[in-house]
Amino acid sequence: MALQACYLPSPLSARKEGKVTNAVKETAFLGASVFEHHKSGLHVPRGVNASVGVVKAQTTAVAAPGLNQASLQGKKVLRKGVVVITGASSGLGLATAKALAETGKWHVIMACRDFLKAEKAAQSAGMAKESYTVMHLDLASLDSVRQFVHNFRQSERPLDVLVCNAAIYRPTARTPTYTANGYEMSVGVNHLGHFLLANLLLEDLKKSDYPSRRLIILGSITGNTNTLAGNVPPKAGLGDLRGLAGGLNGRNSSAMIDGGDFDGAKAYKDSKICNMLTMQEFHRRFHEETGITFASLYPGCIATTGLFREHIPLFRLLFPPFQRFITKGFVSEEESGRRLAQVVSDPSLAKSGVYWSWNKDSASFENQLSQEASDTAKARKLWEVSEKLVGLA
Ligand code: NDP
Ligand code: PMR
Repeated sequence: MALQACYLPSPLSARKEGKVTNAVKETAFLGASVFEHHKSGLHVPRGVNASVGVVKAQTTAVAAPGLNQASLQGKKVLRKGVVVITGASSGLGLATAKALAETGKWHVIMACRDFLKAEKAAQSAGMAKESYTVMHLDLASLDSVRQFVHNFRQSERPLDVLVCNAAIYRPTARTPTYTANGYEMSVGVNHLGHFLLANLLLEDLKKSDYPSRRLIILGSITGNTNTLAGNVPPKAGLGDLRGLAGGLNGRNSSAMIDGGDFDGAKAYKDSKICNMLTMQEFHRRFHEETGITFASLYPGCIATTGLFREHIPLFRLLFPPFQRFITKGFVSEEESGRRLAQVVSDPSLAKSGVYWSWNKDSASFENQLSQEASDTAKARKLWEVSEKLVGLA
C-alpha cells in the first residue's frame, strides 16, 4: 500500500487566464486587495456571498496562513474556502470538485487513493490548475488516513469544509475482503476510514476562521428502510452491532456489523446507515460547542458512476434507464455535483444535523431518516465501538 509523501502541485490549465480576469474584475468592484500566492494556491480575491448558479460561497476577510503579512500593507485579503473531498477522482466527488472550483471561491483538496487518476480526472474536467491539489488518501488503511492528516497540516492550509464522499460497493462479492487493519472493506472504507479522518480533522475545522465550517458525510436512500428503495433486499440493518464490536474481521467475529453472513450489497447499505448515524452523533457532540455544521445527504440516484463497477454488466446496462424512466430517481453526475456543492457552500443550507434531499425540480429539503438511521442510542454505541476500532479510544 502506497504511503509515500503526497502533496502534488496541479498541472497547468488553459483556463487560468479567464479565472484571473474574473477575479480581478470582482476585486475591483469590491475594493479589496489583489493577492495571488501560487505556492499555497490559496489566494484569488473574491466577492462576498457571491454565487454562480446555485453554488454560493461565503467568504472571510482575514489573512490566511502562509501569507507574507508585510506585503499586505494592512489591507484585508479575502481568501478562498478550502474544502477536502475524499474520492474526488470520479463520479459525485469529481463533479462536486469541478462545480466548486468553477466558482473561483474554493480551493479543492482532492483526497484520492490514485494520484494519477485524480490528476487526469481534474484535467479532463477542465479544472483550473490553481483551483485544486491532489493529496494521497487510502481510506482502506488507517495509517494512510493519519498520514493524510499529517500531510494536510504540513501544507499549512486552513480547513473549512470536509466532505466524506469516497465509497466502495461490492454487490457481487461472495467473500469479504479486508482493509489493511483487518476490517471488512465496505464498512472499513466507507465508515471506519472516514470516522477516523473526520475525528482527526475536527481539530482543523475548529481552528478555521471561515464563516461557515462544515462536515458532510454522504448517506443514501438505500440505507433508509422508510423508502421503497430501502426495502429492496438485502435490507440495511446494524442489529446490535455485535459483528462490529467483535472486530468485523471474519475470524473471531462476523464480517458483517449485525453478526450475520457476509453480503456485499448489505455491507454497503449498512455502511451508509453508519455514515448517517455518525453525522448525527457529531452534531449532538460538537455542534453547540463549535458552531460547525454537520450534514448528510442523498444526492439522487447517480446511476452512471463507478460505484457500480463491480456489478454484473446487465445491471450496469439497465440500471440507468431503469432509474431514469421507471423510478425517475435518476440524476446526472453534473446535477448531483451541484447538489453536493450546495451543501458545501450555500448559506441557506447551513443548518446542522440535517439529511438533505432534492425533489424532482432539484429543490433541496430536509428529509426524514428511517428509525434505525436516526436511533440516538445506536449512534452513540456505533461511535464508541468505532472509536476503539480506529484507535481513538
Ligand atoms: P464512484 O465510484 O464514482 O466514486 C467513489 C470514489 O471513492 C472514487 O473516487 C474512488 O476512488 C474512491 N474510493 C474508493 N475506495 C477508496 C479508498 N480506499 N480510499 C480513497 N478513496 C476511495 O461513486 P459515486 O460517485 O457514485 O459515490 C460517491 C458517494 O456518493 C458515495 O459515498 C456513495 O455512497 C454516494 N451515493 C452514490 C449514489 C449513486 O447513485 N451513485 C447514491 C447515493 C449516494 P477511485 O477513483 O480510485 O476508484
Ligand atoms: Mg434501487 C423507487 C425508487 C428507487 C430509487 C430512488 C432507487 C435508488 N431505487 C429504487 C427502486 C428500486 N430499486 C426497485 C423497485 C428495485 C427492484 C427492481 C431496485 C433495485 C435496485 C438494485 C438491484 N436498486 C439498486 C440496486 C443496486 O444494486 C443499487 C444499490 O442498492 O446500491 C447500494 C440500487 C440503488 N437504487 C437506488 C440507488 C440510489 C441505488 C444505488 C446507490 C446507493 O444507494 O448508494
